[in-house]
Amino acid sequence: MRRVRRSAVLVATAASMAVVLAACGGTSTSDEAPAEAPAEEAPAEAPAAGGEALRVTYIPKNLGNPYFDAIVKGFQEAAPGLNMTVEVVAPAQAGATDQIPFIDAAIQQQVDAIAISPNDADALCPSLKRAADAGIIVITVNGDTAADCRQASITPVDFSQLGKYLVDLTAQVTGGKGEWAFLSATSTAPDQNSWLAGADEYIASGQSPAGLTLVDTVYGDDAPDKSATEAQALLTKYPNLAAINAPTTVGIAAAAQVLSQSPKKGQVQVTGLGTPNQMREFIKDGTVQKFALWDPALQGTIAANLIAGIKAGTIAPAADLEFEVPGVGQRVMAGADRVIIAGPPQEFDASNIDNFDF
Ligand code: RAM
Repeated sequence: MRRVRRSAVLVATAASMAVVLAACGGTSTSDEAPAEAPAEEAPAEAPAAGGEALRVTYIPKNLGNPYFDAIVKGFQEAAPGLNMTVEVVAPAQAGATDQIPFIDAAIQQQVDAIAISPNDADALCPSLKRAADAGIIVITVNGDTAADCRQASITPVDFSQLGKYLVDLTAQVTGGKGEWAFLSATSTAPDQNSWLAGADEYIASGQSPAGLTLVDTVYGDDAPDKSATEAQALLTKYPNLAAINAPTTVGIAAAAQVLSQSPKKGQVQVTGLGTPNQMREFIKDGTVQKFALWDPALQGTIAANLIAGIKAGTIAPAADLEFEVPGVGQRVMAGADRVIIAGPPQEFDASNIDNFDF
């Protein structure tokens, strides 16, 4: 294993956008096959497999969101080569404490590892610490808890830059002028909340586009119906609204659906983070100009390899540890908080939407 200095972070700007092609779908997996042992001088690698399969429980924020199916797909693809089974369980809704029974059940089952996309940064910590005390590897995926509640965290992009990026994206689709609002997920979502905080900081710094005014932040709870209701309410409440920015794949699809049926289509812009498959029709019918995301599957692939490496002792989570993910490349557990950026970010518009399938 080697340590490296904190690497350059991925910044979600158009300049850094690279083409990501991904397929997705699926729910859970269970397979076995061998993988190779780590090399002495090379960065840490996934472990040799063999013997009893590693049992991993992955807990997405909630059921019924294709975004998390894509993360599961990444787990599924990696699991056979790591002698790993992955069970996927999640609550129906993304409430702050709704994942606790699933963590407790995984502790009861004495699984080898829990990977979780948390619905709250703190509420899950007592349960996750109980899991760690029971010898279970705990990692967060696509959103984080306090750093002492897990061994490492996998994040799609540099969260400290994403809030600023979302404001700039709003400026791009509005010409930098007008009132706009965030339509977020749940009010406790660690991922969305870190982006909203970043946006607030950017606006407060006076560096953000001067013609834009953030007038509201509402929460659709990553539920399609509530998200649609909130989007409609924004259109009614703010007659001069120029844009809704939904940094959630559920929220942006719901807002686009509402706008596509509204007389305000063309006057109001919808942007944010969405999956190409859910947003294609709204790009094609002109409701949406541009939105962004990343390949969610990559986080599942990295998570599976990280868990296998930790279990085998070839990866010992530590600040700035560099490790190899077979088929993906090197990643760094950046800083004392041990956050691994999966990357890369990607923007979608009419010119490239048909190149993507997830
Ligand atoms: C939704 C979820 C997820 C978030 C994406 C962008 O699917 O809220 O946590 O990362 O949107």
